[in-house]
Amino acid sequence: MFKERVFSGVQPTGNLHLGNYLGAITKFVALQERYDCIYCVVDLHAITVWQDPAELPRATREVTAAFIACGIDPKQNIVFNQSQVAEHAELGWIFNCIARMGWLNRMTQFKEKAGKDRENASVGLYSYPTLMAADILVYRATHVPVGEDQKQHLELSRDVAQKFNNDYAVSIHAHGFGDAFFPLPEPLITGPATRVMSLRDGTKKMSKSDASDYSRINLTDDAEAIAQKIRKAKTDPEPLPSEEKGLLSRPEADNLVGIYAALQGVTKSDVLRDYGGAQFSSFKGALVDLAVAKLGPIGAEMKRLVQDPAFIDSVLAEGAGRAQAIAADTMKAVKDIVGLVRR
Ligand code: AQP
Repeated sequence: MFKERVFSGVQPTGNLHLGNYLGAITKFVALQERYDCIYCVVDLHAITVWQDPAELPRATREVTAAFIACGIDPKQNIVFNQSQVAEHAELGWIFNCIARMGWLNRMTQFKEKAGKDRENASVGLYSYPTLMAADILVYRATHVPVGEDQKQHLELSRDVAQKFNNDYAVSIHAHGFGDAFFPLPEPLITGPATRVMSLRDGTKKMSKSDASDYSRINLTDDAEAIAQKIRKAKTDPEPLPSEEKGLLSRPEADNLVGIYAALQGVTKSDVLRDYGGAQFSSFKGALVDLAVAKLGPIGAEMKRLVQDPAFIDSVLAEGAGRAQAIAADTMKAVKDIVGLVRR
């Protein structure tokens, strides 16, 4: 009933890392063959925590460069930054009126990011998931590739879509949209690296905001930095197991095997078939070679692309124009359904 469409976003908050790459961006690239895809640099999400205005445009262009360097074709897909399409914020407000306080109170990412000083967190950080719902649903997207950490937000997007469809069922029908105006977007969380962990602590997510640069591999790291970080990555003293169940309660081993598998495009079992019984010293050597071979050209291409901000800005402007054409149609319909008088 709904046209199949993919939407996803990445925040321009600095230090794009291997987790963003394996958990999200590689999936974006693969999906462009099958779907109509919209990929967004979500700068309005970024400012839910303080961003230096002198730095934010550079970070926005760097994420765009990463998309292109990883293989996303901005002609075949729509690539743009969120703040250029005002309909995201407009629909976000309407969704603030649909979502319930109780739903948002359960969001673990807000609790983690706000920390102990919740009173001092921005209202934007609290309502982040309703804006995310708007990002997806303003395009009536049906599929959303994300890392495991975004699963709860995706479920909230589905709840928002469902409640909108229920609350306005009569009006949706009266305006000729049938039984449901919004699709219930499906998360696409697949493969061996849906949650890449810190290289310093296998129980913590690899993250842009981790104080230790040794916790993550940045997409712009050179071969030497990648090698150093992998060699210093925390491990345990045992050799690698031969079967996947041997990775249980060995978070660091599990993480490195998962990274290898995802970079190579195979399963963890495949990796253990080749490296079961190996010491970490030799496995890490193979992982360094693989990571440098895969990430080196991406980092180099990103660095080349960011030298040309005018080109990046033209990609974003062109993408924003195409995105807005879709978003504006949705907003017209939403206003009619909700009963807001429009021009
Ligand atoms: N460690 C990860 N493993 C797998 N996927 C990950 N993603 C993020 N970290 C991992 C996925 O990358 C996409 C873009 O993420 P984001 O930019 O929206 O921000 P985030 O999830 O908040 O990422 P960070 O690195 O943890 O940023 P900070 O430190 O600023 O909070 C999403 O699909 C996400 O799932």
